[in-house]
Amino acid sequence: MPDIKKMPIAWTIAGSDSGGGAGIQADLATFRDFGVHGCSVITALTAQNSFAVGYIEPTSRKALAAQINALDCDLPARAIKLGMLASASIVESVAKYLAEYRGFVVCDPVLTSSSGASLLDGDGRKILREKLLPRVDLLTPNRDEVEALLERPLSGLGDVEQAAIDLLALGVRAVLITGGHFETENNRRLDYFSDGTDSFWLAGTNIETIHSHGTGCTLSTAIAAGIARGYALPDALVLAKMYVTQGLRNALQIGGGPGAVLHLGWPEQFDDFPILSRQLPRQSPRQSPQESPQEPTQELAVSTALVFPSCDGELGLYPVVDSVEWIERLLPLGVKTIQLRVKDKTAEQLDAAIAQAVAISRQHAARLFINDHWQLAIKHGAYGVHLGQEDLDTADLAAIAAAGLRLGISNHSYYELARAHGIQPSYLALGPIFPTQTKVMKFRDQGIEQLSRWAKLLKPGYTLTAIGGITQERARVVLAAGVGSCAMVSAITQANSYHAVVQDLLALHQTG
Ligand code: 3NM
Repeated sequence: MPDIKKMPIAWTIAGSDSGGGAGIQADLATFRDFGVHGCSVITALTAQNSFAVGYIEPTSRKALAAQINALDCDLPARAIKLGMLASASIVESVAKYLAEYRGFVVCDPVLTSSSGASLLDGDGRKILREKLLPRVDLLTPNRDEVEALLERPLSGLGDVEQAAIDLLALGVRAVLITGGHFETENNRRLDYFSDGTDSFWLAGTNIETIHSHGTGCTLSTAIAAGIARGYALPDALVLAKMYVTQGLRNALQIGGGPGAVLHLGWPEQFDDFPILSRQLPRQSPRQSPQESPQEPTQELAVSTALVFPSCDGELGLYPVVDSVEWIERLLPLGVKTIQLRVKDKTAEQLDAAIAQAVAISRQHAARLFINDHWQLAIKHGAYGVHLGQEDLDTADLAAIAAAGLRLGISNHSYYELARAHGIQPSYLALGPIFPTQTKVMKFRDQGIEQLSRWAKLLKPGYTLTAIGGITQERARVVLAAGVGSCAMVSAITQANSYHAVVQDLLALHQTG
């Protein structure tokens, strides 16, 4: 049972869908799946079923204000999702409330129902643009809504980036243009996010189903839920996309007409995990057949056509060390995976150190990964390269793949994982699991619960290792979370007896 006292609160301000597939009903189911307490401000009663919306009665101004006031003094929201606002007067009242509200606002600009009924009149749309949008942190329009807001048709995905710029000019802080009504690309459904500084595409598996009622409501609410749970916006977007894909993959007919997206708990299916890429995936400059030794092995390789070899099984105990001396000490003890992470050497010293490290690791049939210095790793024939996310923009991934080296990538969030997923490296490092003194981190520690979620999600597709603050004592619980490897620095290099610690950890990895 979740601890109610600690449960984050979010609100939905939207219409009631008597059919239970969209609106308030879908929103509350979504909040619950993310462990968020959902409060509701009902903007309209609708009579609808799986075929059509038959009747709409907007809530009176008084009833709207009463609901907001009741919640505001007792159940303050970390995030508010806005759905159908039904009338000009409601849009005006909500805009007024939000002018003082300090939390995060996600707005799904519901203008027409999926069956074609108009859900906001001309005056309402005008006030929405002029008074409400400037207070919105994230707008999540689909194609029809983008076209209505910008008053021009879009020809397809190629127009989306400019449309996002134009929507930002309306005053919203960020926009996610959802891909449901656009063409697919390599059987991927593409959403586009931009806040004017950071922009990216999220490509998820396209699920062909007519049972998609409530998709827009569910997506925007899942984003609000992620924010209420403390995730950064880009992570909340990845989680929400996974959640909707999961709901569509399992969608069923409910009434006689099209059914609704299902609400199936925290998303943890590998097939639902999207790829994040900065360019529209079909236009990737990295997609160069000459540079890729084989066709991609996994269906999802859309942002690069590179193939990195596998790691030949679990990585096991994975010490990360800063000198050749440590490699000389640890490999004779039976360590089979090791990383050389050297930060402060001259080019000449580095070259010599990496050459020596490669030679020693070969003698011991150990897997040596070189942190950062991918050119020297290629030159000396290391087993693999380990890169941080910031290095992904500059390193020549095609050269690493072409040389047959493995690639490991550091990850600290759903956003980074979705980005790495577009590259399909040989392994993913997940961290920091606990607070660490060894590296200055801009990410909070993930904890075992987050590690378990990631392990469950990613294990079907990737070799995994966990890193950050892992001690001899904590290694057991880390392995039990579902990764096959602990990457460790200080627990080994600052141990009183590194021999004893390493022996113990090697045994633990073998049984774990
Ligand atoms: N990378 P220790 S944490 C090198 O989270 C490194 O990406 C991390 O050192 C990440 O085992 C980390 O001493 C330091 O905590 C790990």
